[in-house]
Amino acid sequence: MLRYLKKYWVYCLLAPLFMLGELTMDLLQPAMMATIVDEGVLGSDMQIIVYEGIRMVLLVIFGGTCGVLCCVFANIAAQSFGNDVRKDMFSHIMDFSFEQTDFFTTGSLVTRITNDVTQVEQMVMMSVRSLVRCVVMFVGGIYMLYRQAPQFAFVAAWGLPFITAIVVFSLKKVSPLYTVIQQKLDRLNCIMQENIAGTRVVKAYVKEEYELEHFSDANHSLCDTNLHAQTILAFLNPSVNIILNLCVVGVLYVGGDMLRTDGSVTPGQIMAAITYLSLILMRIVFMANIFQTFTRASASWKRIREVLDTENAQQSGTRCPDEDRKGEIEFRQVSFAYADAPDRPVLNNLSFSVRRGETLAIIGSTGSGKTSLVQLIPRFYDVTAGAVLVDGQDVREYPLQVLRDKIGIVQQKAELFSRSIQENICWGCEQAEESDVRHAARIAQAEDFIRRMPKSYETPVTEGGHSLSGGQKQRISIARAVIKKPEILIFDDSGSALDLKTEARLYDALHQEFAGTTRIIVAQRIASVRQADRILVLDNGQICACGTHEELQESSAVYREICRSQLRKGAMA
Ligand code: DCP
Ligand code: MG
Repeated sequence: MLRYLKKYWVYCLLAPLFMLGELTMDLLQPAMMATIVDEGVLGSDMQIIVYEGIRMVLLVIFGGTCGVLCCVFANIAAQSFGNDVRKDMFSHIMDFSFEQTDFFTTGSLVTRITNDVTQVEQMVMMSVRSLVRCVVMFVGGIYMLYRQAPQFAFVAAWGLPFITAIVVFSLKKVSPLYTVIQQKLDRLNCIMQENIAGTRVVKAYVKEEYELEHFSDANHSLCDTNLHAQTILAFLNPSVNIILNLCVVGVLYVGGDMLRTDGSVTPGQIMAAITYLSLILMRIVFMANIFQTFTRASASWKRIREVLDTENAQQSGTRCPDEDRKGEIEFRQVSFAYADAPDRPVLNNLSFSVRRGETLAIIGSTGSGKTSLVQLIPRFYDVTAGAVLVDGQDVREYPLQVLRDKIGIVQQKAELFSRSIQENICWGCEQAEESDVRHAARIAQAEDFIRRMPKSYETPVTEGGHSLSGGQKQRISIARAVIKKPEILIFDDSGSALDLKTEARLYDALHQEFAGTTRIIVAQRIASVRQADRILVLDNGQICACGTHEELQESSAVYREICRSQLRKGAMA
């Protein structure tokens, strides 16, 4: 944490310094009042009232100015600290491998980067402001009380242990609840995100009531824990007040006795002593508040550190491949299982290679491992055994950026950003000219529908691309990949929402414009794959056949079955 605060040490120092100015006012004011009462009011000396009054007003102006400056500097330090931590966390999260993002869950990451950082921000603010204030007021208050009369300080010494015991007891009960509260907040965010993102599904299945109940359960649970914590804390103030009032009575008794017997204290001093006494004892309650914020923040900081300390499991390599080999792919006895089910391999001992400029189609039933297979090429996941080679070099040896720059992948679920269509396409290649965008859109068969849009390429895409049809989203994703002019193009079921005619036109355009580019086309329909140089039939994570459409019709029973089922469907339609 100090690493982040070091940059703002000037503000961290200035804030408490100005706080001392504000404190001087708070500590001197009751003593001045005592003088005004004793010598001015009771002694009927009007000059002292005017003189001390002006001094008091000047002191208040000075203290107020110091207070404002302290607040400004403390805020600069805390906000800048939060800003830096959030930026670092975001950059870390962007570096996470897919597995690491899956592990933390999106909901939890959002809570950590927002709510948890705010908690720690508050702690920084309190450290440079309230903590100093509390400690100085406490010590200064005791000194000033002692100066009024040492006997008053002894009365305070009786009250202190009781109040401390109450505060410690309450905090001990409350502290563990804060970790629970953060976890419950995570859960609530997770449900909220899933439901807001999936609101169309919720409505389609008329599950609003069901989901509301689900949300209410999590919300109630969070509310209960919060209430539990607050109820414990609610006892704090009244208990402290009882002790405080007992002490006030003590001061009045002792002070009254002294005034009567030897007149060693004045009524003004007794009044000031009562003010100092509540100043001291209430500081303990404030310290409890600070401690509460610290406990909360330390639970939050632990969660922030978990993110910041998680190094990307995928270490980027350093070797760059031979310049003369472009677009070759080889799978060497590759097996792969997801981290959450390590003993259930999704791909089993796969070996095959793709030549430069070749089109390899991958077909297979749903869940057979097609997406998992293509995601190993840009290293979205690492193999569990064997190796994936691009241009003769293991993908793990590549600098990640070099590897991913070579590849244009269109994922099965088209993800667009809430920017214009033009920006969404350019996203694949920042330095692209307008003519490149048009060209990419033409290849992706997207030009016609984009031109018909109200603002053409400038039409904004709403969040999640909900303003576009499935096929339109797919085509913009395709344009985003082809604008990169990659050496390897991967289409993961990217033509599934296109009609057969458009899909055929897309593959024709790709064939003409990307003849030298290696293409991997994952598809469910025979019509999408029959033109490919080779077709790989995947079944339950294993290659069960590989060859051209004609060869496979001869040799592969699985392929023949897929053909037959689609013919039957075609005939029925
Ligand atoms: N799987 C998993 N964890 C993930 C993703 C998938 O355990 N994060 C499992 C589900 C399947 C298997 O892996 O049993 C293969 O999933 P794929 O997505 O690779 O399957 P396909 O792409 O072939 O299926 P589809 O045609 O439905 O896209
Ligand atoms: Mg898939």
